Amino acid sequence: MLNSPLCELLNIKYPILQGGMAWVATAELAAAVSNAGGLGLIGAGHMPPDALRAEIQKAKTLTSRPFGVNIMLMSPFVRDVMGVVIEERVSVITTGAGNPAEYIGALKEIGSKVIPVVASVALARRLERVGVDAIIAEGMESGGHVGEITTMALVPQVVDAVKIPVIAAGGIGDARGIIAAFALGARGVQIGTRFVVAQECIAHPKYKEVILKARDRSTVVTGASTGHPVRILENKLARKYAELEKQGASIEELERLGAGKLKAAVRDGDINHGSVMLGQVAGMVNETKTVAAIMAELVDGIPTVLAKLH
Ligand code: TUI
Repeated sequence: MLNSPLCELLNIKYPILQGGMAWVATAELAAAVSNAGGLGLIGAGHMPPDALRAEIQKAKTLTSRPFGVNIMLMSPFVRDVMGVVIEERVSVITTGAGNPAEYIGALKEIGSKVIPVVASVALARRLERVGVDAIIAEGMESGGHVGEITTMALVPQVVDAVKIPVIAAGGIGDARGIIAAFALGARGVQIGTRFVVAQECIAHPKYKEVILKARDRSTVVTGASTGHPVRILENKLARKYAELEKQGASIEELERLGAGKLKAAVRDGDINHGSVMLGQVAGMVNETKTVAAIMAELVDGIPTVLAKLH
């Protein structure tokens, strides 16, 4: 079941990628996921280039397996950060929150595998034409910056539109989700929220507690009026944001309210006024474990789920 062209392409044991979550996905988490047979990723988020370089070098000391870096294309440092991953010869680059077309040539030249996250068929098609290695089709069940289509609807449409392998993301938190994604034609999955509560993850205990206590309807999407919708915990910040949006606040005003709030939530544990990004699967993430135990649960759960399908 877990046989996938992605395993050879990325030199990994299981076609399970960890989401490249800003402030959350550090070298420790990425290395733990890679050591457990998946593909760990460092989330570059808004990291300055030197901080990213240090994180990459740390990951190299923690694992001898391949790992990747997720580059958030709205970062003000995007150009310099691309330079760093090229100099450090990072083997896999995923991108988010934009169109990475202009960077693909330089990344391919040093042999990096490039796997953009898309939220639409149109961008998947365009990026296949410019030579990306695989596509992550991310549904709006995800935490953080999201598109408008669900994983269930998006994945099969992207699968039909491209020949390269498709990785499903958004709404996947256990073996059932993995099998569902493969049934839709995906050849791999990307999982974020489930790994946030891992013991190796440096997210603040209060942030982890939010995920462990969350229910199905604990998240909301804010920021649609700015063109950058973001799924977060329905907390004081989310309510304030919604109120401002209703009053017709400017994009600048809304951006000011959001600035620095992800770090406040993840690192300082400000779960009321911080931006607590989490996916809709948080409602079924109820246990903190090591990354190895989470991977074992995901992989070992597959035969049981498959047996129920006949
Ligand atoms: O990138 C993500 N999720 C993220 S990035 C992030 S960092 C952040 N911090 C504060 C405020 C806002 C963001 C938090 N979560 N996921 C990948 C993703 N990419 N989801 C959707 C997209 C996407 C959307 C539109 C990719 C491309 C796109 O189209 C751009 C175009 O030019 O066509």
